[in-house]
Amino acid sequence: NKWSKLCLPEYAPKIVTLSTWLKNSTHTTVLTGAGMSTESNIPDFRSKEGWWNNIDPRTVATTDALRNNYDLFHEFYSMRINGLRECTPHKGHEILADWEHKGHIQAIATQNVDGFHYAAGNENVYELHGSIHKFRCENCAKSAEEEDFLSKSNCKYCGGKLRPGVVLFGEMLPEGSWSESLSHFRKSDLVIVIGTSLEVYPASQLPQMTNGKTVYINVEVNAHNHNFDLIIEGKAGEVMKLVDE
Ligand code: BV8
Repeated sequence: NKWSKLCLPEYAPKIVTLSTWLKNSTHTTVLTGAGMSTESNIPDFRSKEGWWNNIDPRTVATTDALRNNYDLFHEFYSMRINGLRECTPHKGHEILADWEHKGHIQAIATQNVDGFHYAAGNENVYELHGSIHKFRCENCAKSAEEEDFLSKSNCKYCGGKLRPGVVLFGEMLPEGSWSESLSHFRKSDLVIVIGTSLEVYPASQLPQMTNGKTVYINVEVNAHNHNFDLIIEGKAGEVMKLVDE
């Protein structure tokens, strides 16, 4: 409504603090989770409307599911891939890209597989849980096309099953993304954590790997988060728009 601009959110004073820290920092690293993309209409995992509220992750997002329950595995990831077609990065993603270009932030470590940080124009992105836009054979590891996966074809080299390039539960994170992220966190004087429940190891450990200031932006705050220097309880995109003003 026409008055909404006049109503500043409760966290408004904290925006000033974050803006000041951002301006004065020399190395800022951002960690994002699924909450970064819900304003693009992509469901997260552990909220009320999240994937894991309706589906047990062990039945779809594990190597066991890939090997022993391929039909369900395939159905789940096809649904995710098709759903993504309708979605695009939002203003918050664009602001992060702008901040990288202006030198305000140095890197983004993301648990998201949607590729939206790249799509918005960030370059220094570490995809800790891989990408849902890349495909390979689970047997011979040769790469494949999205259409091959969606049509449930087998690998054209060895006949193996195809899979998206995401990190399933029980799998190691991509070595390079992990070690580079770690080194960014270690040298940061500011870390901004956006839209993640911090329930998934080892990404959950990254915010503790810095001696710098730490900020947590999330619509809900729980026991995992009390160690942060600044906690802003709000929507990622809305908070970032205010910081950017
Ligand atoms: C590993 C990718 C070594 C695919 C995902 C017991 C048995 C087996 C394993 C384990 C175990 N205990 C611990 C483990 C290790 C396990 C783990 O941590 N499990 C937890 C859950 C207990 N981790 C692993 O297996 C990792 N690998 O450890 O390797 C190893 C090797 C062999 C054996 C053992 C260990 C690999 C983890 C990768 C898992 N892959 N997905 C896919 O996308 O399908 S996990 C899944 O969670 C998501 O993909 C996502 O990437 C990840 C993190 O979730 P979040 O991003 O934080 O999302 P979530 O919904 O939780 O939170 C969103 C938040 O945002 C909420 O708080 C919400 O309120 C908020 N929000 C919403 N909207 C907004 C918002 N905030 C702000 N603004 C908004 N608009």
